[in-house]
Amino acid sequence: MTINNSRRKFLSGSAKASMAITLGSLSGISLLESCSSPKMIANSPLFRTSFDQPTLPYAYSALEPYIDAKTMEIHFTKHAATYASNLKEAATAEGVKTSRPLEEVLAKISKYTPKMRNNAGGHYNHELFWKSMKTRGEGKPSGTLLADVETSFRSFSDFKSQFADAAKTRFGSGWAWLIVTSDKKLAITSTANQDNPLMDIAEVKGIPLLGLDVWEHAYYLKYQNKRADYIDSWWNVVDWDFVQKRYDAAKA
Ligand code: MN3
Repeated sequence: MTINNSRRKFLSGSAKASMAITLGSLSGISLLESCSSPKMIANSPLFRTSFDQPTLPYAYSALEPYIDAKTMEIHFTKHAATYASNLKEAATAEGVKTSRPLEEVLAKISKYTPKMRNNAGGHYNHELFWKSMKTRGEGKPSGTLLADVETSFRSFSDFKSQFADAAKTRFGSGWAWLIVTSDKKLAITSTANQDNPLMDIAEVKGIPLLGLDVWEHAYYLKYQNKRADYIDSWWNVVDWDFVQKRYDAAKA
């Protein structure tokens, strides 16, 4: 009896597992694969990150008073610039073509060295971070993104508190993310160090729509140890138009 029950449970479990694999190959995995495929990347500049560090799209003071100019300057010219330059060194050493989108490297980051992982992630994460902020954020999304955030997280306010929890509880250094998962659902996740959800080694994979840097270098000058206050302020500078564009492209 016990054996039969165990066997039944096992069979039922494996049936579910094979169904999950089937669904994954039909919907989820194909989305991620298409995102990191050259065709999809070529079709959307939103998923085509260069190995270079372009000029910051606004002044260091543009996000005041929420993010101070000194923090922005050091963050961009020291921290982020170092990731970009170390990434180029790693690319040369490991034979990666820097004319290709960085997303292609992230999708198979397990094949490269820790130097590549840290700096490819570091460069990508900061490029997304700069682009996802602006002087006067809308405060909240609108349109389909707002509707789907409300469906997925009950309300925009619940979404904000769940995202903030992910950011606050990330021990040490890392990032909090809003992503589109393989089954095209919105989800909140966080990663350690400079990892991100595009990496094949990520616990929760997906296409990042929005990422928040919770390394101390991102907030310590103004907020010291008060990470929660930094997170609260940051919502004021989120560029929800940009996030909506990424969402549309990720769901397409
Ligand atoms: Mn940073």
